[in-house]
Amino acid sequence: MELLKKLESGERLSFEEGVKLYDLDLFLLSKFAQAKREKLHQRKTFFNINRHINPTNICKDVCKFCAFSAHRKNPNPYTLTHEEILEIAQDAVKRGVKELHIVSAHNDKVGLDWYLDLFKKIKSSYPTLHIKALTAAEVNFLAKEYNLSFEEMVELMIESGVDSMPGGGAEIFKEEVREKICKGKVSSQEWLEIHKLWHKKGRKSNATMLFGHIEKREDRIDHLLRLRELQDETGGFNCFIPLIYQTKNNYLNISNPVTGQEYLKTIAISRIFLDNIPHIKAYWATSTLNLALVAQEFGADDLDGTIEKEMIQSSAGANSKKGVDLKEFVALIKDSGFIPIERDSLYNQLKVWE
Ligand code: V47
Repeated sequence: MELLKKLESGERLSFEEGVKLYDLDLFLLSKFAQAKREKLHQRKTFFNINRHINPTNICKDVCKFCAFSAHRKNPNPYTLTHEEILEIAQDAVKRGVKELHIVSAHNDKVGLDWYLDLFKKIKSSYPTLHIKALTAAEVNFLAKEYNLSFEEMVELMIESGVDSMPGGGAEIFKEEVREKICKGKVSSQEWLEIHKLWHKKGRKSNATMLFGHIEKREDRIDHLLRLRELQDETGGFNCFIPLIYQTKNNYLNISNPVTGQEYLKTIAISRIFLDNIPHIKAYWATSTLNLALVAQEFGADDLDGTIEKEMIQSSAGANSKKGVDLKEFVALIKDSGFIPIERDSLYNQLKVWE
C-alpha cells in the first residue's frame, strides 16, 4: 500500500493521505509516530514549571464551546487587578516558576494599556520570568478595538515584554465549523497572519486545535495542513497542542466526548503529519494526566507543565483547576518509562530530573 510505503520512508503526506491515517490501526500509527518522536527527542519528555493566569473572564465574544467567560451558565464575572497579578507572579517566582502563561477573555473594559502596563511591570520586577501571553484571538480583538494593525500590535507586545505567544484561539480553521462554534471571533486567516507576523519578528509561538465537537476528521487534517504550510514559511511554531473539547457548562450540547482512542490517534497523526513542528504537547488539562502519560507512547514529547491554576478547561468540566505537584509530575513521567526534562519556554533543556 502506497501510504504505508510513505510512512516507512517518512515522506511528507498529502491532505488525502492525512485523512486516511485515521483508518489505520492505533498501534500501527503509534509505531510511525514513535519513530519520529524518538528520532527527534529520544525518550525525553519536556515540561516546564509554569503558572497559568487568566486575568479576566468578561468577554465580548460568544464562543459556544466556552465555559470560562462570564455568561448565563457561569455568572461570576471577575477581573484581577495588576496588584493581584503581581502578587501571583511574586509567589510563583519564589516557588521556582519560570513562565507565566497569561490568557484572558476579550474584555472591552480593560484596555490595551492595561495589558501592556501589566507586562512591563512583570518584566521590570522579574526580568528572567518568561511571559507567554495574548492569543491571536486577543491580539485581533485589541487591534480592532484600538484601530491598530496586527504589525503594530505585535510591536507593542514586544516592546512591553511579551516573550512568546500561546497557541489559543485557533480552534478549528475550517470556516464552516468556525462559523458554527465561534462566529465573529478571529478568522482563521487572521489567526495565521498574526502568528506569521510574530514569527517574522524572530519570535516563537504555539498552535492549538480544539477538537471532539462538531468537526469532522477531515477538518482536523485541514487544520494541520494550514499550520504545516505556515511553518514551512516561518519556522516559528515550537509546539502543536490538540485540545480535547470539554463538554460541560457551555452551549454546544455535545453528549459524546472524544474517546481515548481518538485522542491518541490524533496525537499520533499530528506527530506524523506535522513533519516540521518540533514538539507535540499532550495537554493534560484536557486529556487527564493519565491519558497524557499514555500519549508519550503515541508521539507526544511535551506535557506542558505544573500549571498551578487552570480556569478555562476546568470551567468546562476538566479536573485541572489545581495544577499538579512538581514531584508527583516528575515521578509519573519517570514511572511511565520516559526521561523528565525540565525546559524553558523555548525548549532549552534546563534540568534532567533523575
Ligand atoms: O483557544 C475553551 C480552549 C484555549 C474549551 O500555547 C477549551 O502552550 C476545551 O491558549 N474545552 C485557550 N478547550 C488555551 C490556550 C492554551 C492552552 C494550553 C497550552 C497553550 C500553549 C495554550 O482553550 C482556547 C480554546 O480552544 N477552550 N473552551 C473547552 N470547553
